[in-house]
Amino acid sequence: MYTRYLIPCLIVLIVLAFLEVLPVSAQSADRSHRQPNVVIILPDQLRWSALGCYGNPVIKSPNINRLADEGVRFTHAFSNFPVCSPARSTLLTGRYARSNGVNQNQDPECQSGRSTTTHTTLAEALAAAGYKTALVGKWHLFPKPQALGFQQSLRANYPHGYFKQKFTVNEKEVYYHQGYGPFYETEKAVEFIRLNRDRPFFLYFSPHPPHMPIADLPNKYKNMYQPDELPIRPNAIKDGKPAYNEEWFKIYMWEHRYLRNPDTYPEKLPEGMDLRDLTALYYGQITAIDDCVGQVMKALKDNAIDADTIVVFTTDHGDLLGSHQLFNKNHHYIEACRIPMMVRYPRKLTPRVIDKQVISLIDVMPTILELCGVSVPPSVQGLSMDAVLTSRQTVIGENAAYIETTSSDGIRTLRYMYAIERESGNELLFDVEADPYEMNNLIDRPTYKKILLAMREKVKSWQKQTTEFKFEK
Ligand SMILES: [Ca+2]
Repeated sequence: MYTRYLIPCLIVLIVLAFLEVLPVSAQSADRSHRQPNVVIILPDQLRWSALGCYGNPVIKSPNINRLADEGVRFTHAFSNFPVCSPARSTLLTGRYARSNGVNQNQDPECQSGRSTTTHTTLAEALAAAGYKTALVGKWHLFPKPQALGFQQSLRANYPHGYFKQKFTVNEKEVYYHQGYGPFYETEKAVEFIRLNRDRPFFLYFSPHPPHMPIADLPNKYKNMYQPDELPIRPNAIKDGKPAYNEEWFKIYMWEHRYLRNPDTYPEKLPEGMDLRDLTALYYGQITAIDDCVGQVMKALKDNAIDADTIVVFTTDHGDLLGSHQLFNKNHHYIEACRIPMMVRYPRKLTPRVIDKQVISLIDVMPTILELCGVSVPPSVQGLSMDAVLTSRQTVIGENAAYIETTSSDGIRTLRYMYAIERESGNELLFDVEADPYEMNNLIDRPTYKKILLAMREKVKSWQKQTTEFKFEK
């Protein structure tokens, strides 16, 4: 009487095996044939030049440096839109913000449904290939993580405060954690790795620092850096003084706690606080995150899966931190756009530095999918860097990064940066090789006329090719 169940059961088992959702012990024990795990580590607002592996002489980032030494590090990596939600949507869809509809910051709290990011996400593509998918940390996209392919989530709610952070588990259970939030998120990321070590998984781990509020930091890191010893970029100094802006300093220090009631907020900036004091806290947050990275890498080793795990370390955008007397991001200057980018995958990638190829966030999804042997959805506009990572090719594609802000479009190549404001038509052109701090706009220089015309044409052509996303009414 049970035979009528036998065939359906067999079919289910065959399908499950095909989808690789059985534990690895039930499949092949040969790890060299298993699909790699994927871990994206995505701190928020991490300026590339604030890491040891990118030449910073002061910062303590030993774990991120080790990740770079053991992986492939890109010298020229950029955010395609140096603002939180657009950058994150680009990373997760492989599409430009103008083409995926997330062209400004979204309501930080999730809502149900899928009103934005309608194209296949990295998490959906990996989940369809049998991966267990999880978000731990910052989200900042409009629909819930579950609507974009994440089977489980520990989401840090808005507004961010690193102590007493509110968390939501799987968009159901809500609670507060008293300690430093990023350490708690790291514990949960480590737990996820341990629980899923026998199956392919995708962990999207996004601790929020060094984004503001940077004063919300354990004392150990608060006092780690001597402000007088910190390098200040020459373009952050004007008339011999480092950039200063009381309002922005307060936002960096306390963010929403200050922004909610700026007139009555009780704390004052420390006496005589300057850009170096602010930078010391920013660096402290980075070293705290570096410790989190160390814990995640240790978990991969402890569970004997680090050779078969693709770890991508990057960020959503940089931080102007006083350069050009500007703060925060949403600008084409290099401090806002340039990001760290490294890929560690010992099974397949030989450690090295790539300095001839431009990469940007839009390329992350196709690159990961190709490394995993999962087909790239046709909606993806970025390029897989697999051929460059595996040294089959030195350079691929146009070797440029197209970058949007809320008011302008632009491009970066190995040598030049060009941007044009959509409304005013004002333009910027820098020869970044000759002028790394972007102090001399070359728009009116006759010797750069040809370059200007070529860059202008490239951006126009990109605007035409990348259709603007229109919401259905
Ligand atoms: Ca951000």
